[in-house]
Amino acid sequence: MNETRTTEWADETLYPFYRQSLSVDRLLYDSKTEHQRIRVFENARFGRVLTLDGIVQTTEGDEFIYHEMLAHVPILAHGSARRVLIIGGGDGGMAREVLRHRSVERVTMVEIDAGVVEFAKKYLPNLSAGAFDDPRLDLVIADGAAYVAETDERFDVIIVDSTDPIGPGEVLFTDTFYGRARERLAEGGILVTQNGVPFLQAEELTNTLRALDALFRDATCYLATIPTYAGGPMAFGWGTDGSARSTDLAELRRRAQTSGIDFRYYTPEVHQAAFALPGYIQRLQP
Ligand code: AG3
Repeated sequence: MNETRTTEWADETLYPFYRQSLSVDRLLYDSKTEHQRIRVFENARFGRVLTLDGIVQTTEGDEFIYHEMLAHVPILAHGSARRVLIIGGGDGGMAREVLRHRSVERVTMVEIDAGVVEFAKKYLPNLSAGAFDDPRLDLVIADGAAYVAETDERFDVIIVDSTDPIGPGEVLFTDTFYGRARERLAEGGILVTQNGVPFLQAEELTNTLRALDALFRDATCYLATIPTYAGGPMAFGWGTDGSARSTDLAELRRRAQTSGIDFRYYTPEVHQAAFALPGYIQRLQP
């Protein structure tokens, strides 16, 4: 007789016309905070998977692509980033990548949901990999939009490590938020944002690019393909009044080398190439 095994699948229905499914090989955590429903399960290929309200936020298997590209591209393009602000990023993966730069003196991470941080330490320890214990990290539990409106600190790099623009993350996609974030940048500072998968979320990127274009001398997006953000490459918004985008390859190589970081995804070549946009994405720019 054949052994019958029923696989449970986690459906991500972010779009009405397209969905992905990951097998839930072992459910580790499932609970609701006042902000959202948090689940962590184990998948044979992706390792531990974190979903918020059913949307895949990160997986142990492919998180390095996302976190490295949102952290190292602006930091190495900047060249002397000492103060970094992370908005969101409760799982600690972004803080981990940023803190790998010895030149970074202080990281302020503003996460709205204390529940995410607590459970991530417990259920996804490989994500933060000790980042929450680093004395250079200042963890603030607050609404990121309110934080940028109130603080008068300035940062060399601001990374918006958000969810999609649904629920608590929605305010992080507004013109008001981008404008306030810009005011918090030191001279030559760079703002980068999570902007979804343009093939499926074109409007989200169009709106951000329009806002960034109105605010910054240099506004664009760059790309990386992350398997569980399905549907094509993901876009990251980029805004700065400085000239960091034109840092040449030799200089990026020198900086990457000097950092001493052993990257898994990032290379100076990928960094430069990430800004090459296919026509359908170029046309979303104002
Ligand atoms: N937040 C990324 C949200 C991904 C949205 N998914 C999508 N558009 N398919 C990542 C948090 C990791 N620190």
